[in-house]
Amino acid sequence: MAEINTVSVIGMGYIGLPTCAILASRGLDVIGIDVNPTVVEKVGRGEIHIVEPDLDGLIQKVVANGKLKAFTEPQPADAFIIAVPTPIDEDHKPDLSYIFAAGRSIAPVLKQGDLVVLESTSPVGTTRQLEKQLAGLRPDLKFPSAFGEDAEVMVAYSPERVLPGKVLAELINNDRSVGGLSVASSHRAVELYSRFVGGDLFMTSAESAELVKLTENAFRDVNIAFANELAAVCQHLGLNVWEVIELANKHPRVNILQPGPGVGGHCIAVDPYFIIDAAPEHTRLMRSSRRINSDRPFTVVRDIEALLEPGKTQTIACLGLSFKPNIDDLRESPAVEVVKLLTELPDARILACEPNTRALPAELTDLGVELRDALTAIDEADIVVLLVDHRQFALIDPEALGDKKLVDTRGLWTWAKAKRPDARIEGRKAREERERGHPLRRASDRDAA
Ligand code: SAJ
Repeated sequence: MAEINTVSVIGMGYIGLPTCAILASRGLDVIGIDVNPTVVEKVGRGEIHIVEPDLDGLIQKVVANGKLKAFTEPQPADAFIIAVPTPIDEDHKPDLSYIFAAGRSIAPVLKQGDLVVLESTSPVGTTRQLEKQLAGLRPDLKFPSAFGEDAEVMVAYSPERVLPGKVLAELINNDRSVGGLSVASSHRAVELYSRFVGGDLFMTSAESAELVKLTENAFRDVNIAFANELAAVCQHLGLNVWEVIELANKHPRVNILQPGPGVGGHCIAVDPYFIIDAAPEHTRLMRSSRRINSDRPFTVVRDIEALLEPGKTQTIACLGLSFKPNIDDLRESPAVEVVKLLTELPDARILACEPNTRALPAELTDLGVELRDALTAIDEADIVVLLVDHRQFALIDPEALGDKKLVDTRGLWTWAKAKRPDARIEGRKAREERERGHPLRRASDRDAA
């Protein structure tokens, strides 16, 4: 079979656009497709519409050298990568309409020998449903479910697993599962990903690959829920949860995550529902983890409410709005949810500080929330609420808070303040190593000398 030369990526969002950039940088001719004409125009000019380190330079380069072209309508290609959103509706049911819209749009340009890869996070069975849709629209072509290894169009699922903020590096370095609807489909998809993936590629079925992706994010959700449950237990017992976790994590086989005001972003708080929806009877742990994590903003607000003095107007400074530290993404952020809930309290004036944005979103200004820098917000506040452990906040000396009331949802200041310098007694191993001097340190010292 001929080499894959042209790849069409459907959806130029947080995953699709970096994938376009990497494929084009490896010499493939890349066609980026998006239904949003503004995105297409922007990418066509070599610009980007998302925030991701180093992506702007790479896109500029591959557009300038003609390797990446952007369109609103699908064009013929040797391989198609579908990277469109898969949200959930109000009832937490997966909405696959973007995938099937993508399927409808590429069906007319498919030809013998083509590969279609679904990358969007999807419930088990979606790749096969997509194939069924394509086979229905193109009865002139042979697909794997009906024709097995004799199929003319190959279909596979291969999920992304990159961390926002490190997308380009993780696209290249992470291992990847590749699940074809036939062996030939898996091999063809491996051939495509080998062009840029430096990690290992693992072949499996499409269904297993679909569940692998969901499992990764559900695993993290359950583990964050454990940390959040532990936070509630420690609060009840009057103990410091961050100290308990830090010490428990000294066990060689324990690795507890960090509690916080809830789980944000578009993946971890969503993907468990895809498993829950498929097997409601068998997902008690995942369901209660979801509940624990989505209740967290309410718990934080109750803690703040308990500090308010009735009948007196008080200023609450909320530090951090993004869904996790050191990014500017406020979507699905538990910190924003906390701030919104606080505006419902009578006699409370709400200040917010987010070092990674210049302006507050309208949904907050409309509720009367005012933007301040961190020190001004602290200065004006009666109650300080730390919602995101941004690196800027770690630089603030907790002593600067004086006797202001503090709700520290991330333990950034409370644990730093509580840490006793004499709490660690150096073990024999560490002492001997220190006395000997670290071998690597000695070598570099020699080099420096
Ligand atoms: N969080 C905690 N405590 C922790 C860790 C995270 O409360 O100990 C919170 C964060 O504050 C944030 C949320 O969880 O609100 C999610 O943040 P995250 O950094 O755990 O994950 P995301 O959503 O940025 O990216 C995840 C990653 N999945 C896993 O780590 C299993 C990433 O690799 C996936 O590619 C991405 O979801 C995705 O696209 O599915």
